Parts: sequence; structure tokens; C-alpha cells
Amino acid sequence: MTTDKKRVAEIKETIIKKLKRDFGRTLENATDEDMFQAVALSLRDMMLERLAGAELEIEEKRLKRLYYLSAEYLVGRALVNNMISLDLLDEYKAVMQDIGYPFDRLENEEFEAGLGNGGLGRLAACFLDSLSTLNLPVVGHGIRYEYGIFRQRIVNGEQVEEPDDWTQKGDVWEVERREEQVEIRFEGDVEENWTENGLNIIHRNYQAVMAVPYDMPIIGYKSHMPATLRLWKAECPAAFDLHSFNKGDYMCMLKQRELAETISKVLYPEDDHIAGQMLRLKQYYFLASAAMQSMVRDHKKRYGDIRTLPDKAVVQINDTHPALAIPELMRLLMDEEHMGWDDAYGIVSRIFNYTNHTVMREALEAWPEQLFKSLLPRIYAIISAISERFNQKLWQAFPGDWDRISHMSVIAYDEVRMANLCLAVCGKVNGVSQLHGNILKTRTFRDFYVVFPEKFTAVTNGITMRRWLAVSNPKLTALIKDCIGDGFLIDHTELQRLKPYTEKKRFLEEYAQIKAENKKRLADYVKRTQGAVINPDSLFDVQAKRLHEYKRQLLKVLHILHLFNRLTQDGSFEMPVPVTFLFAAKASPGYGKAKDIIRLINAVAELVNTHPAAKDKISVVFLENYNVSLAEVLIPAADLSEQISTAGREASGTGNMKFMLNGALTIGTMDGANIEILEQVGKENIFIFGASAQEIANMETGHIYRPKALFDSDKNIRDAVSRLTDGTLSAGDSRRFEGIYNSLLYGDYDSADKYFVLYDFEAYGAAFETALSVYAGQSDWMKKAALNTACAGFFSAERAVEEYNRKIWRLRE
Ligand code: 26Q
Repeated sequence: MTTDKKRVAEIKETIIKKLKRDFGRTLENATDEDMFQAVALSLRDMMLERLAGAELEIEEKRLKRLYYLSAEYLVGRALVNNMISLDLLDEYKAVMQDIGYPFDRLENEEFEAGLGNGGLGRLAACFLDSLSTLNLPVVGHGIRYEYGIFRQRIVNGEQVEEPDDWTQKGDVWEVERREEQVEIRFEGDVEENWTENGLNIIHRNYQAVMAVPYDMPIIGYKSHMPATLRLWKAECPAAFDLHSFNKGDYMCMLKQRELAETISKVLYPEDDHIAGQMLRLKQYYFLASAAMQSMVRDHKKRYGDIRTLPDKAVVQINDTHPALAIPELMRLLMDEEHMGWDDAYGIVSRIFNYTNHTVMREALEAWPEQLFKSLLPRIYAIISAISERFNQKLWQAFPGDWDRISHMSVIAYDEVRMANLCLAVCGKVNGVSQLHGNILKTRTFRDFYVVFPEKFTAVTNGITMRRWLAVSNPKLTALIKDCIGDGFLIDHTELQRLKPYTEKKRFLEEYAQIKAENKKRLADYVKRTQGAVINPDSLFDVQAKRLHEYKRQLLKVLHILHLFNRLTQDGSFEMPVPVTFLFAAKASPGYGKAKDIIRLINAVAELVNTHPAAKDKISVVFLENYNVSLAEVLIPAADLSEQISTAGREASGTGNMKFMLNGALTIGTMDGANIEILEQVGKENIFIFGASAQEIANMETGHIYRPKALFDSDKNIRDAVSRLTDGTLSAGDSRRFEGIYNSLLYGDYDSADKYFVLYDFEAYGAAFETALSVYAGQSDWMKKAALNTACAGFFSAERAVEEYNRKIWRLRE
């Protein structure tokens, strides 16, 4: 460790002072919480100082700024990440050692900010970190959910959800900015009056809610320009309280308060499919309006003239959830700034850009028109006008083609469609991997591509090297530093300098040693947190991601049943190495099929882990409550990374990149970013299998897939699938998994095995067998693993963000 002794002494001094002044404690009698708070506050001081400096720089240099709008931010814990970003990790470790306080106790004291469901939310967090690292000015706008993604417990093999009360001890990193609150209006009547000054809009009888911003500085690595994560909390307006109170309507006042505060109460745990709740729409408008009001206010304060907005601001909307920002900005420009439609639209159409994250039909956001109209009357009127004008434009492109036009229309068939709104207005629309970008052009938004080819682009996702290597895998980080210095933490082209080392025996031994230690670390963690025992000498095969049919956890389960069949029935069958199958996945609470699959995984675990002929060869563990903190322990311990979605369905995946970076080999389909991982590492260093996106699409359009025929003709499939209902997995009830069984084999041709699990079954088995035999010849495996690390630089979020900047944002020009 090369620590700055003076800094160490200063930090220690600050912590002692914080303990005394903020908590009335000393090092001797501080509780764990006091200690965490004091250390965090010492970091926070430095972060806020930088934030102030950055604001000044933006002001002085009149820098263009990115407004990143997202309903989700899966930030995770911040303590160690902040130490690394400030380049003070070693110093803090030295201080804690000096004080005699275990560093990991400090880490574990922090609640993680889990304000997201999965990939989309984590991407937003990685991007803020990387934007700051590149010193690009950005404000991320989001919702300060009081309850983030639920905590998952497994009880009797089933998922049980518990509330995630992450702010119960307050959030040390945030700064409340009450003076910057804005008012958001719902419902009511809108009156339009033409006066000599143009259109005058009066909104009456609305329900007002206050949005109060809480700013969290996100410090990029060695950056002088922190990103601001501005999270909005809903509150009841004080004036409104008074008003009710005067009328003596005390109960009504409390009720209104509760209703207002409900808006930012909880993150909706549905990842990818909509159930049209009113409250969700309220949340999205709340976010959009607060963000736009704050952006406009900021610009006017700084530059005076709202007309220069597009030179100084650009907005990226993270999927369609914040898309109401588009009509909201129109509203602000017309109703508040008194611009005409054309001028306002001219500005709006230069500012917005949209990232799509999913091609699943059921995830395309659409709201019932009547509900929308009554909740947001003015916004509805603006969207109607956008829709009408857009349809006129389409009429010129496709004269007479009503079918196509109504398909592309923003409002049609009693629905308001958010993706179409984005396609109509945004300057750029991007996919999150190359394959996904192409699918958007050729399938999902095909008709739009014909009219606006110039709007479409693709930027492959990325991950931050700090969180997913430096924070989560300190040992590997140290080894890499020894070889190539620490440039790789900031410059994504550096990591490949590791390639020559993968030829060196000594390096590979150290690499293998680190993997073994990380596996031990995970085994200890699992023992401690859920009491399960796993063999650190087995191959760790990991599938960690949200539970979704298209991600095909079921394919892996059926394959485990197949291995179980062979181990118990075929005396000559040997596993070349023992394997531990690790699953981690949350299911949306309303997604019954996903919950059944969790139940199934646990039933298979019980079967396999106790059977004398199987238990020393294979074992299955379901890890509870997958979140960022668990990912940080799990991913560095993985040998094999399962990325086995039905081709064409996983827009990109980002877990796949994290596993690769940490030296797991991928077993995967030609889907999302897996294709680009293959391009980076070469086909020798990845296990690719299964139907391509094109083959899947052909089977779908031809209606030719017959899973039952595969079941009848393929004994391995039949024997594995039959386990679902033959009583082996009774879990007390032999009909428990009949639903899964039936959905694989029966239903209409289009709905039986909709995700082609049985179609890819044999190919998966073959790929897995190849992986096992390579693993059994250890040294070659480690070389491949190290090559995966060395080739992961492309997946740095700085590369992704630079690409966005070049193609879309044009900051710092
Ligand atoms: C849909 C309708 C109405 C309201 C909300 C939603 C909704 C909510 C969450 C739609 C989608 C999501 C989340 C999507 C998501 O996380 N997608 C993932 O994004 C990652 C980052 O780009 C990709 O790597 C993953 O492939 C993709 O699944």
C-alpha cells in the first residue's frame, strides 16, 4: 500500500471530530452506525466540495449539460465506491486499521440504494459514474422511492417479499434542496382562451403535489465534475394543508397528505410488463414534470433566454417511463413561457432522445386513453396535438395506408402509446446492443425506420470498471495493476495490455489463486447468510438476473434434471468435475409463472442435494435477495456465466459483461451483447449454442415449432420434462409443476414453449459438456478466463458514454 501519511492523519482527525460533534461519541464508545456515519460524512464533505466546484465550472464555461431521465437507479452501496473514486481507499483502510475497526464491518453497515429492478436501473447508475469520470456535466433525475426493490426471502422454497426500508436510518449521501421544490398538478379542468397575447391556458380544480429534490453526488473516478443524482420526493403542499385546515377538515387534510406522499412511496417491482396502474402513471408524470421544471428554471436562471435551451441542454430518456417529459416541456414552453406551437416544438424536437431497452411486446408502455385524459388533461391535449400533426406527416409518407398509420400513431385504439411518442419526437432512438439496434429497425419499429432512418442508432451497453472490478474484486484489481498499472480503471483500451500475461504460467497461477479465494469468499458468505454449504472446489455455474421466462432459467433447471437422471440411472456416467449450480433471481410479485420457476429451482435443489448418487457431483443453491451487494460477491466467484436467453429477446444484458470481466467464461446464445462478447474474446473462449434470432423469428412467423414432437422423439428431453410431474419433485404435491409442464408441451402452436426451451435443450447440453471438459483441464481454462478479463475493456461504460456523446449528446464541444 502506498498511502499518503498526511492524508491518513487528516482523515482520522476528521472522523474523530465528526463522531464528537455530530454524535457526541468518541472512538471508544461509537456504535457501528456512528462509525459508518462519521466515515461517510468525512467523504461527503469532500464530495460536496467538488460538487460546488463543478457547478462553478459549468456556470463559468457555460457548459452544455445532459439531463438523464430514468424511473430507476440501482446504485447499490456507495461507501467503498466513493473511497475509490476519491482515490483514498488505501488511506481509509489505513485509518481503520489504525483505529482497530474492521473495514468490512463498516461496509456492511450501509443500506444499499436499490431504486431499480434490474438492468435498466443499474445501467443508469453505471452511466452516471462514467459521465462523471469523463468530466461530462450531467444531472440524473429520478424518484426518491421510500421503498426500493423488495427484499426477497425464500420460505419453504417460495419467494416471500418484504419491504425495503432503505432510508430508515436516513441516507447520508443526499442533500435536501427544499428551496428548489416545484409543484406538480394532476386532474382538474383545463380552459383554453385566445387572447391578444395568444393562447391562455387556465388549469382549475387540480390536485397539487410538491416535488422536493434530494441531490446525491455521484463521484466519478478521479473526476472533478461529480454527477448529480437528483431524486424527487412527493409531499403535500403546505398551502393546501392550511386550506383544508381552515375549513376544519382535519381528516381530509391527512388523507390528502397521504395521497400526495404515496406517489414516491414505492418502486413498482414489475420488470418488463405492465399492469396499468394509475399510481404508476402518476409517478412517471411526477418525475417528468419535476425534471423539466427544474431544467427550465436552471436554464433561465443561468442564461435568461429559454430559446437557447437546445444549445445548453440535452435529454436522454431511459426507456419510455420518463417520456411524459416531452409534452411537459411543450406545456412549459407554451403555457408558461408563452411560445407558439412551432417554436416550442422546434425546441423540444432538438432536445430529446430515447433509449429502448426491450423488444417484448408486453413491455411497450401504453395507457388507457380515458384514464390518461382525466389524470393529465393538459398533457393529454398536447399529446393529441402531437399525434394529429404526426399522423399528417405519416399520411404524406404512406398515403391511404390507414392500417400502418394507426399502428404508428401516438394515440389510437383508446390508447396513449409512449414508444410511438418517443419515435415521433426524439432526435435519436437507440438500441442497447448491435443486434438489438437491428431488431428495432427491422422488426419492433420497422415502419418508423422507413420514414426516419436517420433517427436510429445502437450503442452497446457498458459497465463501470470501478464498481465491477475495483470494488467487487480487489484482489484481481491488484494483480492487474501489478502487470499493467492502473490506467485500465479509467481508459478502456488499456485492459487488453493484459493479453500477453495470459501466456505466463506465473500469472495464470496467481489468477487461479484469486479465483479460488473469491470462491471461498462466496462460500463463506452463503454459509453465513443462509446456512447453505457449498464446495469451493467445484465449478461455480451461475445464473443471476431477474426471473423471466425469456431468460430461460427453466432451460438450466431441465438440464440439471437431465444430469440428475444420468447420475442416478446411468452407472457409466461421470461428471469430470463436481458442479455447483447457483441461481439468484427476483420474480415480480405478480408474475405467477416466474414464482413457480423459483419454487421449481428450490425443489430441484432439495432433490439433487440429498440424493446419494447425485449430491457429491452436482448441487443446486438458490441465493436469496439478489441485489447489487450480492452481485459484488457472487460475480467474482463465478467460473461459468449463464447467458441463455431465447435469441432476439435479451436486448443486451450487462451481467454478462460483469462476469466476463471477472474471469467467468460465458455459456450463451447469440443474443444481445453475448454476440459482441464472442467478437471480443473469440470463439475459443466462449461456449455459444442454440438457435439464432433469425431462426427463432422464422419459426415464429411460420408457426412451425412443435415442442411436443421434440418431447416424443427425444428421450433426454422426455425424461427431464417428465420429472416435473412424475412425483420426483413432489414438494408435497405432485401437481405443483403441472402448469410449467403444460406450458412447455401444450397450448396453441404459438404459445406452447414460447421461449424455445426444448428446442435449445440438446444444444445447451452439448455446450455444457464442452465447458466441463475444458474446465477439467484446468490450465487451459484459466488462460481462457484471463483472456475474458483482458478482452472486457470494450464493455467499459466510458466507451458506451463516449459513443453516446459522439452520436447524440455532443457535450464539451
Ligand atoms: C413497462 C410498461 C409500463 C411500465 C414499466 C415498464 C417497464 C419496467 C421496467 C419496462 C421495462 C423495464 C425494465 C427493463 C430492463 O431492465 N431492460 C434491460 O435493460 C438492460 C439495460 O439496457 C439490458 O441489458 C437488458 O437486456 C434489458 O432486459
